[in-house]
Amino acid sequence: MHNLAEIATLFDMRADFVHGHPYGSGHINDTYCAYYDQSGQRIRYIHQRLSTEAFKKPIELMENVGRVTSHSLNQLLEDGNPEARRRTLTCIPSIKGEPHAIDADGNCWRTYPFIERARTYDTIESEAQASEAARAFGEFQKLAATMPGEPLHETIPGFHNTKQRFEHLIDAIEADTHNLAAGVQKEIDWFMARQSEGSKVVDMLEAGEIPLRVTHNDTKLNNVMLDDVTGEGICVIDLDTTMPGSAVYDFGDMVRTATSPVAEDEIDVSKITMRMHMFEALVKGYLSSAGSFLTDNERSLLAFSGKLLTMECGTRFLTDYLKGDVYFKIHRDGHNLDRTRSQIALAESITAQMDDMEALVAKYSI
Ligand code: ADP
Ligand code: GN1
Ligand code: MG
Repeated sequence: MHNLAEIATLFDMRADFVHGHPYGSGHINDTYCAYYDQSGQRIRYIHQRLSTEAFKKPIELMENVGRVTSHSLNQLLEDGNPEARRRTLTCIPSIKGEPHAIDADGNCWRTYPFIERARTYDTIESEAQASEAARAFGEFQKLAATMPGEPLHETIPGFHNTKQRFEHLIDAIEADTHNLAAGVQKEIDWFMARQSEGSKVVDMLEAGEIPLRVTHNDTKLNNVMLDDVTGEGICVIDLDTTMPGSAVYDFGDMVRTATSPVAEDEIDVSKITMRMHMFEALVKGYLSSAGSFLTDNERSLLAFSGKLLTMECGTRFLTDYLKGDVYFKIHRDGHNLDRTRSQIALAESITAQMDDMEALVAKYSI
């Protein structure tokens, strides 16, 4: 727990810090919810310390976030949206007028107004939620496409380079710094048998067969806030990886996180299955916003994207397990291994249903 009262002094809060506590279930940053008193009114803010392990150039990252959030707000205001400030993250400036602040230990912090009357979900509860989440991410891509200026910084180089992700796994197996590889030979064999599939989207991007767009790149279900009353996907959050990417990656991570009935770290893998009705809701929701710009090649990859992103995430969890859990936050021993196994189970369920998934995408693409 960081000293939030001190962090508060780094930002132009215009309110008095009362108290704060750790918040949310993100795997990367340290997120806190903090209560402030503003002329007798209690209001909440999110303070986040950026992960130094994940983000090597936090100031560039915050430049991206500043640009994306300003562009979103301008668009919403231009469209006359009465809830503009609830529908996009906005950065509270530091006392130096920047979107970030550096604390005495050199940590990079940011502050967002708390999006009230909405929440994120780790597991999905209804088709309507799946559809709304997917629609909101599609809207986000549409909005990002109109952002003026230079391309965004690549905040994590090769983030969705699945080919490279497999290579990093092989490096971790060979280094075996924690003598863990022998205990996970079955999982290693599973990934190694599928290495060639990891290149498909990377190769198509390189060949210009699908376009590079501005994408979110971390479209897991708990990175979109759904309105408490209407269920509408109102605000896409966690913009750390918004940068050049493929729409295919964004859709794939929705499939990974929104079609299984259980959480990503479920131990009982018999509960893990790709639910076709949730996939259908994702396809419908996503095409309702992204359908206007997706190319035929991108559409043809939507079903496969779920398998690809699930495998990719699996390689990342296994790599982190082998390296001693340095990247993803863990809450128990073997947590990253549990996550790896759940991704294997989900990828298998997707593979078994691939033909039906392809047919379903084709049905909505006519
Ligand atoms: P991480 O990169 O660690 O996943 P996130 O930015 O996704 O960090 O934040 C973690 C969680 O905190 C989110 O899943 C969400 O529940 C909550 N959260 C983040 N920003 C806000 C906000 N502005 N308003 C309300 N909740 C938020
Ligand atoms: C991380 O930041 P968060 O918790 O929303 C990760 C994603 C993974 C996901 C797996 C920047 O997402 O890429 O898919 O965990 N984000 C980063 O749950 O690495
Ligand atoms: Mg997150």
